[in-house]
Amino acid sequence: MSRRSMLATAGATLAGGALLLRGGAAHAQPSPAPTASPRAAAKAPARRDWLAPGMPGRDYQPVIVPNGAKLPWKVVDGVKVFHMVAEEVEHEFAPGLKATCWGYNGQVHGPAIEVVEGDRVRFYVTNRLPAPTTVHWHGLILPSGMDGVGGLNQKSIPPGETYRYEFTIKQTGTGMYHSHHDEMTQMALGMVGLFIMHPRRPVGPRVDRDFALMLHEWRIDPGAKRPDPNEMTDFNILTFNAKAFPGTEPLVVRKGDRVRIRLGNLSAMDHHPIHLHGYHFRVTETDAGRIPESAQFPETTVLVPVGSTRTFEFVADAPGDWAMHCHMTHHVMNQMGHDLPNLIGVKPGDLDAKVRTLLPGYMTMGQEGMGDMGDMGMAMPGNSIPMTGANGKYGYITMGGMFTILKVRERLDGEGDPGWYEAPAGTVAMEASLDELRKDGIDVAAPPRAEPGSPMSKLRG
Ligand SMILES: [Cu+2]
Repeated sequence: MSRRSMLATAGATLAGGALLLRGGAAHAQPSPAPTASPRAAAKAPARRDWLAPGMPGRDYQPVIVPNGAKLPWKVVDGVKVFHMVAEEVEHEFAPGLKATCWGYNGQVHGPAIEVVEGDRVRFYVTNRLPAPTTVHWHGLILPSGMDGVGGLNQKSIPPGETYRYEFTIKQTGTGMYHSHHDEMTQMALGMVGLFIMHPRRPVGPRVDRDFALMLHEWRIDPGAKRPDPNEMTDFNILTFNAKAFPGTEPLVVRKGDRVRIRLGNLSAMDHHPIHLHGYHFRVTETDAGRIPESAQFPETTVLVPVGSTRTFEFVADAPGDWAMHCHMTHHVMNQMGHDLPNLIGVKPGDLDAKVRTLLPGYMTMGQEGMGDMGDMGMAMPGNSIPMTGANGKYGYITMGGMFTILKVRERLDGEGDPGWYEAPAGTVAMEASLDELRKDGIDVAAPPRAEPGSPMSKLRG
């Protein structure tokens, strides 16, 4: 079966302080904000429950959104004002694969929103889609009428109209936003984003690099122009911030930095166990805020369920290039159908020659696995990407999809990609020399050995 026909087969598959501001005037902090204008007073609750706008640098250190964008804002009468435009967006998932998606402000996913506990925020949402939409502020504590479920909390925003949302940020942590009108279609086409809420006063150890990543999954048949929102199980593009490896930007940090990684998951159907190599981290936050230090737990993989966020922190004391990826092995492949025949161990014999009389160029593939699906230089269908990877320092990286690289360096020149890690001599796995084998008494031709694992175990042979 050629890659082309395999893809065709695949294509045919159908199928901490959270309540700080709630305690009343006793908790209110002195605020330098001007008193509300008559206009703001008309819209605001009877008793003002917000603080002066939190400012980047002074009140918080902005997050880094790899491959992503942030939603700009301005202050009007002490309120942070944002403008979101829901619209169609041409998006590149990785070099070679583009699709027409739905997003916000020219971005897929929507730009990350970054605010501070106690901020008053006002969002104007303009709908430039052909269908109605809403914005739901996922995980946020707010008035029922601002929750954004079409028909339940508000009228869905008709095409061409602009609605206003306004509320006070009463919590800290990593929230999200997404369409809540025809969710299946609109979220599958990309209408999701991150909503970062910084504490008004720092909590926990100071963090040097604070990364924010959204996990998502898509069905894009090779050659198709749009993601398929009807897919229920067989997703073939898995992304960090809407990029599949090798489209993902590395996370670059300096040795010794304290690093925070925030993960949100608005995939349609899958929870993602995200695994970081080289470190033990502590899970420090769920969607509902900071975990008390006594309850934070060490981990190497954190499961991020659909509709949740998880945040972890660690000190980057080990220089190197460290993989970070979903540990579901099908989630680190690109555009692979899950109805492929199992060809492991198949010996095609003269089959290829026979089939070539009917199908010129035919080649049986997959007998040794999928590791050769990336770099064999085959003709690809239009608008599609290899199932795996890219060239690394030591050869081909047989990973795709939800895969990125944490690059920890002693020294950084600027903010760009520092390239591949130069490992100190003697610290890279390599072919053993005859000398080494002899010295350690290893006979590669001898029968391999194993010992009983329990008193009752019987070994074969
Ligand atoms: Cu996954």
